Amino acid sequence: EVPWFPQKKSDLDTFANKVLEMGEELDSDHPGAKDQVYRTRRTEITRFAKTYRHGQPIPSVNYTPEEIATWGVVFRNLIEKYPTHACREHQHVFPLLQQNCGYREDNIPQLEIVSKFLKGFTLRPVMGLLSSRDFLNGLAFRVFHSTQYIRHHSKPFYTPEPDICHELLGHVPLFCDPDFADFSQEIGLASLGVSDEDIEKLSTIYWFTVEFGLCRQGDEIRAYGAGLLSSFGELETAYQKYIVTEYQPVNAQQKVRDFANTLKRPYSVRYNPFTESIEVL
Ligand code: H2B
Ligand code: FE
Repeated sequence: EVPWFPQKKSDLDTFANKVLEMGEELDSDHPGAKDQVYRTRRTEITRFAKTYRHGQPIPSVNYTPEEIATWGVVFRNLIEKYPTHACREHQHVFPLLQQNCGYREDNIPQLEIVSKFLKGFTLRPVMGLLSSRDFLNGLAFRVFHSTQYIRHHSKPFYTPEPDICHELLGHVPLFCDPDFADFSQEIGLASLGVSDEDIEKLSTIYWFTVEFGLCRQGDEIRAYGAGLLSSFGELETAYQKYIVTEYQPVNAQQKVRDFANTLKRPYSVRYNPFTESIEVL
């Protein structure tokens, strides 16, 4: 028996209330765990995601001066690193995000504006960490689940969970690249209805590419993984810590497709972009 999987984009509405640990109760090692003001604010912001339904515009968050200051510290430090550390796809699109989406040190861009700019991919607000299955399933519809709250101000360079800095600075720029967007969707399509074991394998692929991928461009090793591009410290140490994969989006997409063909599935799936639904063949 095949595990249930979403077949229409609106089916993703069923994920809204299924976030893992840090979704509502912050883990004890979270820098904001004991800060009641932070927790209340986080709940205020995640409420938008909780009630969000497919097709609606993503509500704007009126970020506080303190939140904008945290963003500013992260933004300022990272943009200094991008010219020497980010892959060329990231460098190509970043000025466009600055011109069109309000990427500035003194402004946290709104998800709705960014989502419209992306065109090929849509953002959807989420309360926190989703299960790997739900998260990957979303990618099949070219939907990226994105948090809206920001990390705790006491540790601007550290967050144990995804936050708005990670989504906007790490993930969004690469989703502007058509090959990368297709590659991401390919992982998503491969995840529909497969066993937990295969979800684990796909999560590992996701982890070493979308989150922590490095590539060779000319003579340089550059970052395309969001976990690196959104973390000052990770960008610095990545070169020692991570194995460089010979990543080319198109090749990687073919590899995921080949891998997907080895998954035990008594059917194949195809995304129909006109009806925004999955055709089970
Ligand atoms: N959920 C959310 N909200 N954001 C993520 O970046 C994320 C997730 N990543 N769930 C997933 C898990 C990833 O670590 C893989 C697919 O397991
Ligand atoms: Fe991420």
